[in-house]
Amino acid sequence: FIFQRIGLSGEGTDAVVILEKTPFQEEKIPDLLKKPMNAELQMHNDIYCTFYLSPPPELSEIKATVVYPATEKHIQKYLRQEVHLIRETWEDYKNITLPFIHSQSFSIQWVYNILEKKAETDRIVHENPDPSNGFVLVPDLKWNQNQLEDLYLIALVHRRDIKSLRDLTAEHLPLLRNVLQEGKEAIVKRFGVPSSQLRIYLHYQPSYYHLHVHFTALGYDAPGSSVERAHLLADVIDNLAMDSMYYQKRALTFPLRADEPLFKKFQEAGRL
Ligand code: G7M
Repeated sequence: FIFQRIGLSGEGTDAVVILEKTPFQEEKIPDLLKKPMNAELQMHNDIYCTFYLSPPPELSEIKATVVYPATEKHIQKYLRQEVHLIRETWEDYKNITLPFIHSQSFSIQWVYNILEKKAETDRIVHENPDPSNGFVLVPDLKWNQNQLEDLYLIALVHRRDIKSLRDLTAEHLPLLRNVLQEGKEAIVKRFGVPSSQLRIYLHYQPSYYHLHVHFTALGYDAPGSSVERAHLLADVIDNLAMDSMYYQKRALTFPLRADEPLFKKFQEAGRL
């Protein structure tokens, strides 16, 4: 993807614009090869050739995501930076991470807008309205819904008192089981993708401290689906069923970029 820091309307206000080439849609491939277009031969060696094609505009879509006005935190999030792994004990969480989360004012208004039906209402794929064990399932911002290869949905829980994986105990098992079971059922019903081809997981650390669960196509290497950030929901459920305090006991590993304020807090505490 491409990130560009730009000022709109000369007011010195920053916007984040993310440009992404969308995945190919299989049924459009014949068109892509049939329609007249420039094909520039770059290399030819024996049976191997590489070309650069310039397809017509309707076959060369680019998805643009805009955050405007963008806060400094949004901008930092997308700038490329050195990344380090942190191993956070429960003590570290209480002494470093939790005070940091409380000191932050990163808005989760977009989550409340979805839960209160003020935004994305027509995009809701499934809802369980129960205030303590219910959730809303919507397509993630990153998915344009044109193809199933990069299927990406997100389940936002109705409860507002669970910040992340660290807060989960056995008390939350009914909620988590609902998300897992009903999420799978809703996705097979609406999109025809069976649960055996879904990766269902939580991020630690998340970007937004309101509990949510990611549903992505198994064949898609979604950003943040790697071992240092993703925790499979089925495993989380098993861990909590074995030990209610599992996530208040164990150390958790996660990546942080060198420019992130939380990284600096770990550095100051001599934990790196
Ligand atoms: O676990 P983490 O906090 O990193 O993930 C948050 C997820 O929420 C990401 O996958 C984002 O793409 C997604 N997301 C962020 N925003 C601001 C929105 C939004 O406004 N609508 C939807 N549907 N998803 C969002």
